[in-house]
Amino acid sequence: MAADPRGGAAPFRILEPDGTVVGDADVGLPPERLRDLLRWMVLARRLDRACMALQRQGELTVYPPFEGQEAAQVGSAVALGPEDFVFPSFRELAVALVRGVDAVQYLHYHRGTWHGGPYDPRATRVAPICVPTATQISHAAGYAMGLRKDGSSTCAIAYFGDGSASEGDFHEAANLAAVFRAPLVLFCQNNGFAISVPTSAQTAGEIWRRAEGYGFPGVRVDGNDVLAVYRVTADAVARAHAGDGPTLIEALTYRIGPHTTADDASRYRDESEVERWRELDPIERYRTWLLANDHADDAFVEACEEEAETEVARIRADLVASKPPPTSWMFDWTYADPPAAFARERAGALGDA
Ligand SMILES: Cc1ncc(C[n+]2csc(CCOP(=O)(O)OP(=O)(O)O)c2C)c(N)n1
Ligand SMILES: [Mg+2]
Repeated sequence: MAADPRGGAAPFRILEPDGTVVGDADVGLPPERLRDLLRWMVLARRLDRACMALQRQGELTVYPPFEGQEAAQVGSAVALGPEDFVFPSFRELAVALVRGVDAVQYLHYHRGTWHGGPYDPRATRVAPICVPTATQISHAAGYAMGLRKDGSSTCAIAYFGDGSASEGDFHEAANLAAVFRAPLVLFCQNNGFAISVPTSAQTAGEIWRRAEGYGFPGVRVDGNDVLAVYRVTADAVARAHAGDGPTLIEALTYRIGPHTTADDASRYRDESEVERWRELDPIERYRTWLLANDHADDAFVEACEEEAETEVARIRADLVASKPPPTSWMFDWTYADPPAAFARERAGALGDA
């Protein structure tokens, strides 16, 4: 098995980049759910590219693309139970889609028309988008500790990046969750960069190995292998549901695009590196395997693309036509008894001062 192109331990892998099988490809999913993995990844990529274009057209203010990370996001999200709670960072649109979050509502955040996207976190089991790096890991640990106290058999999953794994919040959350045996999955998408800082410049060790020091299992997985990601996340979720505590997953992947639409990645990395990772494309790898093993045929692949195109066109049209939520909401949901200064501010903002 090939080592991580960035060095270190070889990740757990089921499919090689060319789609050949090197692990047990029976991950326990029936054929229609295997096909769903491709359907989600194709939709996610189309939507991600459309969002980049929407930002360039002035319809979104800023957008953090996730191209290249579709398998890490879809494979892990599909492994969750319906009641499990997701604590995302700001790059998990594909996870949100799989969880049934309305994309137009989600994108209100990037449109600058609302704080966290006005989707309902309780109904969707997806917490609001979280920009302060790694704070969502603490939220997830606290929530998971609460689940344990409630005797719940569900779990929480925190999504974060390689850079966020260097924040104190990661370490505090990992330690607390371990001591309290909280049902938590720590899902690190190591996409090679924290903005312009390569992983090698912000951590001297391997992220997955840190779990041992906290007293729970850590696993490194090929984040561009959707079957492998599904397998390790399903195992981690099963451990959490069974009361066996946290698991740390480091999914090795790569951010093909810029950090956000406000970033020029050519200033800190070579196009040849990006090209090398394009060769490891998660969607192509999985499609090749699905077709070669008769889990899908060309007609299905074509239908996937057509469905995605239609759905993305709908999302784009609905987003562009959508109105921002009323400004009064910002004030209406802040205080039960608004102080006088706040009431003045409200009146000023609403133009009836
Ligand atoms: C507390 C805090 N410090 C700094 C930033 C600025 N910032 C935004 S994203 C980012 C890097 C995050 O890198 P990583 O965790 O690897 O996630 P990725 O962006 O690669 O998905 C930084 C430093 C921030 N949002 N919050
Ligand atoms: Mg990163």
